[in-house]
Amino acid sequence: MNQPLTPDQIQSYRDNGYLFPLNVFDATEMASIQKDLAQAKIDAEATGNAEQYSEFLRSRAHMTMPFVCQIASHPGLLDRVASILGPNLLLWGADFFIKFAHSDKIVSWHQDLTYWGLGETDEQVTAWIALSDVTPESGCMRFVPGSHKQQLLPHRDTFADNNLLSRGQEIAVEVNEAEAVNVILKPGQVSFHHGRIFHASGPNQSDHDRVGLAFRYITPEVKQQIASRDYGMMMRGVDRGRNWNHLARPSRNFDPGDLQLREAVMADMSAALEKS
Ligand SMILES: O=C(O)CCC(=O)C(=O)O
Repeated sequence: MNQPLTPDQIQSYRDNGYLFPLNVFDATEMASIQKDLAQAKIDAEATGNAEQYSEFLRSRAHMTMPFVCQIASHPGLLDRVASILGPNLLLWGADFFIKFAHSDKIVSWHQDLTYWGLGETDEQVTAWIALSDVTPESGCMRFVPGSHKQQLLPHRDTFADNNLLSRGQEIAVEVNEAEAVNVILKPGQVSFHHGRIFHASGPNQSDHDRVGLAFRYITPEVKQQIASRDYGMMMRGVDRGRNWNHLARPSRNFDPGDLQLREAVMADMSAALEKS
């Protein structure tokens, strides 16, 4: 490990349930990511997938676009994730959260692990990569410090049109918003958050798009408890258990075989989502 977190950073993550800002991607790497993202849009159009493109970005993006796996396996990122989860790392999900300039899209207060079927585990970390400036004006995330020490609480579905979450789910208890911290990030910076932290984000009132990419890392010890099977992409180390179907990395954007596999995985996962 060349770029681990310091003991103070690890302690801060454990105490607060989040850690930011982490300087991970430099300007050259960010330029290359922006180029790859623009190319993905061109490829989606060229392969007849223009309509589904935003959905391919929004969930399981690692299954259909090689550049997303490249970002997820950046050594500086994995070193820091490994400081919290240990040497064996699987990528469970990759989700772009895009709020266009002057968009009313929000994310309601929620705990991530509520609908994933992975239980109350501490062995899951989200690394959220800022691909644009992320400020209160552009709709940054907000975290309630220490809220990850609570269990998973009941959530209700709102299915609100302007909510970026699949069911518009929101936590069914009063959240003390005055305690929340703004997760302000510059392009290339990263925040980490725990799967039980209370978090939300507001609309984008700025003149630029707010773009984030959330990677859901787990250890191989995590078990899917609701769906009949689950899938992970090995990022580092080994998986000695038998809990996970291992996904291969895609070799090109929107390969029909990868799109079909993504559909199958999404169907399995919707079982966990519905029964949660
Ligand atoms: O990007 C956002 O505003 C919310 C992201 C989020 O809820 C998450 O990554 O868990």
